[in-house]
Amino acid sequence: MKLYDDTLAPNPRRVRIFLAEKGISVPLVQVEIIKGEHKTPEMRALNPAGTWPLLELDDGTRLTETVAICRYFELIQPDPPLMGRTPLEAAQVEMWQRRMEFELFMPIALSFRHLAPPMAKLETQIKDFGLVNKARAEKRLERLNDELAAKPFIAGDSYSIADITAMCAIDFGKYARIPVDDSLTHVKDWYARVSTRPSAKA
Ligand SMILES: N[C@@H](CCC(=O)N[C@@H](CS)C(=O)NCC(=O)O)C(=O)O
Repeated sequence: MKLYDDTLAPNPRRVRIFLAEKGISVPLVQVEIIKGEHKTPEMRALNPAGTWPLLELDDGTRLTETVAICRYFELIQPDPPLMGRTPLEAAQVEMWQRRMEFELFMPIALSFRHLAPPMAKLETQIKDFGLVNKARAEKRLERLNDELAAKPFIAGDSYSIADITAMCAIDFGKYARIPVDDSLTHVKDWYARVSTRPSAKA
């Protein structure tokens, strides 16, 4: 088994953190997206979409999509649970994971892609679209602050994949110039809790 990875990219990082929480070690193959290494014919043959992470199993089966890869590991090694244990917990984690992915991670990623000069080689940049997404991410962080007032983790009482997605989004926000404002104290407290877990270094 091997995981095609890029240490600078936030989606592969989500998988690395998930694996670290589970205590699973998978050999990594580094592909530098910023250098265009993911678009070579050899890499396109592995993943025509040209996006990472990609997990290749020993029988040659390939999985892309961060959450699909995480789900695979959750099912083969349920402990510690990161996607909910009961049907209700699983639905709640999924709900929050999707919210964090679509409402926070994506706007931050789109803002970076459309505003950061080095990304011009990967994206037809539209500045206004970048700015709209920046504003969307900033608003969502404000709402997240209210949501975190009454619970320790994004999906409730337990750390989950929703926290991994949100933390990777916020860390990527540093490159996208979308910092967490000091007034968002609940987000700051939560961030201190999740970012000091050993897995955050993965
Ligand atoms: N929906 C995919 C998105 C993967 C993705 O966009 N990965 C980025 C790195 S964080 C990538 O490979 N970008 C390369 C490109 O867009 O050319 C997932 O969740 O895995």
